[in-house]
Amino acid sequence: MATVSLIGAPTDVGASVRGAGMGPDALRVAGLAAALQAQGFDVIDRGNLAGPPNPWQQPAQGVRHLPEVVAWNRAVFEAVSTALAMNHVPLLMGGDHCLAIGSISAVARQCRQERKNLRVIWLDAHTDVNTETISPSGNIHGMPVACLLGHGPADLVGWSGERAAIDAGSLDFIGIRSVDADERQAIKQMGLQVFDMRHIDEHGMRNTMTEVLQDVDEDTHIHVSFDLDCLDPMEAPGVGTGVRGGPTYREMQLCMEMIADTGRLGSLDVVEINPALDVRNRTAELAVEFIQSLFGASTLVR
Ligand code: 6HN
Ligand code: MN
Ligand code: MN
Ligand code: MN
Repeated sequence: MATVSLIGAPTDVGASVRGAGMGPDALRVAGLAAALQAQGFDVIDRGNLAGPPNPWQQPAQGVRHLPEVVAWNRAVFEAVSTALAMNHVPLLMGGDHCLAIGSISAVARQCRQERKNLRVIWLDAHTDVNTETISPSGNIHGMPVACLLGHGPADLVGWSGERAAIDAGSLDFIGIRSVDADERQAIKQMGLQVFDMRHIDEHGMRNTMTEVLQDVDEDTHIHVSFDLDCLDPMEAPGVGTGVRGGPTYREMQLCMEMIADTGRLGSLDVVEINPALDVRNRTAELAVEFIQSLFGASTLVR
């Protein structure tokens, strides 16, 4: 059985709603380590990374808190690289979604070294493909996909060793229902594959995931970037940028189980849990259930 490295990154520097910095402890309190241990995994909790406090400033040149976002992502990049070098499965406990820049850059670099095909599955209400020139908020948690594709603030681009850590064809979005006007243009220009809620409504989660996973083979490394606002806020109220109309509990379970069935999950981000907005840690507890499914705990009875 694999070893899972839990890496806490307690920060909300990429957001404008405070509170996601408490996410790692919410996941610990919800029993994440014990849940994975019960499934037979070795789990090492690396504790929390250190980084600068949130200076709580207005955006400058289109971005908020750029130096702080760089510092936190540096720490994440190093920690994820270390875990991968030990053949562990890194599980990044965010923190806001800006941290996916460091996490996925580290994964992309490792995959290139090992000649593996990286596939990124982005579970989110948002596409996070804004840049400093088009973002309506300046919040970097709305920009990680752009940075990973080689666009966005120069300080956040190129960390994997290539300008683009991932190419558009190896990235699939699931659950999307909130895209900013200019972001829509960027999605078209970059040729991104978006399985939005309309697609899931019309085709169902099963067909959607069959399509997403069709070209996964034994040389594929799947990275899941799980933003808890992908879920409907009725299920997961503890998020800063919730949008109604997300996948149901069962749809999300099926999504996780179908990814687990491939046996190719190699790394994971769990981000945007905001305990300050949650109800009795429900969102973190829900996250733990979904993580269990992603790691192969099936609810199947047959
Ligand atoms: N997230 N599109 C909005 C923005 O400010 O760029 C929302 C981004 C939310 C980001 O939830 O990870
Ligand atoms: Mn989101
Ligand atoms: Mn695709
Ligand atoms: Mn996101």
